Amino acid sequence: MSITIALAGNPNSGKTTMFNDLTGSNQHVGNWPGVTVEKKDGRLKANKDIIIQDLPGIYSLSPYSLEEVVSRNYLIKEKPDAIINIVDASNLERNLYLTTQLTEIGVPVVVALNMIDIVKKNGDIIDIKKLSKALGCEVVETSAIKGIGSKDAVEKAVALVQSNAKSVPQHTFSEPVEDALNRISDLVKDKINSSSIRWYAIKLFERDKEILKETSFRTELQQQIEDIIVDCEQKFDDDSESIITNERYTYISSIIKQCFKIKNKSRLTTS
Ligand code: GDP
Ligand code: K
Ligand code: MG
Repeated sequence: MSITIALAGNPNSGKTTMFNDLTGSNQHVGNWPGVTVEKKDGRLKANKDIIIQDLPGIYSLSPYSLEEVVSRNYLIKEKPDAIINIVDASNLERNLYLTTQLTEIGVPVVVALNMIDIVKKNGDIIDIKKLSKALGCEVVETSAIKGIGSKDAVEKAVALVQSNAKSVPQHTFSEPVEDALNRISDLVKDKINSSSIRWYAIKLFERDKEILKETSFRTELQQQIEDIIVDCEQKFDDDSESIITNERYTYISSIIKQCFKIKNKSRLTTS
């Protein structure tokens, strides 16, 4: 039986480099249906039963750019068996914005801390164990350009699939937001696959148009959800999408504080 592993990450994080390292010449290149965004998949050099899917580079799972729509539809609707989230470890904070969303969709995630060669050269230190715990998923160091760690990332992803493991996001939003998300989850739990319930609750809270269209709940239920959202927005005096975004940035910076030690602090201010 074949296993499909998707490579997801920010633009220029090293997805294509890792894809080439893993698949060699066993590649198929085309377009995603209906759009001129390149689609590349291939089979693992070492095991042809493992399919690697390269995805367009994205900064978030909000459906604003064509790349985000393509990547998100693939991850949510076609659902790979696992995701390797390629992270540019030399830009950790910015890259984790996507990571925290990927762990919410109910597919096992392995974070590949790519460009670890640059981090080490700078003398910075990332505490892998703490990061793994804070994110609720496996974390491996990789240097795709040097062919280091990529296979390890795949092995970890395959092990997660075979043990039927799920990534369980460890971050929580503030209490009023969690309360709203729990109430939304309760309202829709009979209608949505339990492994994706958190993703749907957050997206419904954000009034994500695609998700509203896809779920197309009856008017009464939509109104109940809307009441929960408005109640929370009044507490924050902000719109629901901004509330989620701001809280994501807050807990990402707390993760960075726990897990990342920069060697030369002056580099942050001079560059
Ligand atoms: P993509 O946009 O995510 O597909 O990223 P690419 O695979 O095109 O890589 C972006 C750039 O980063 C290229 O110049 C790569 O050679 C370089 N790169 C990829 N992986 C590494 C790595 O592990 N270390 C270093 N130093 N450079 C890398
Ligand atoms: K690129
Ligand atoms: Mg690429």
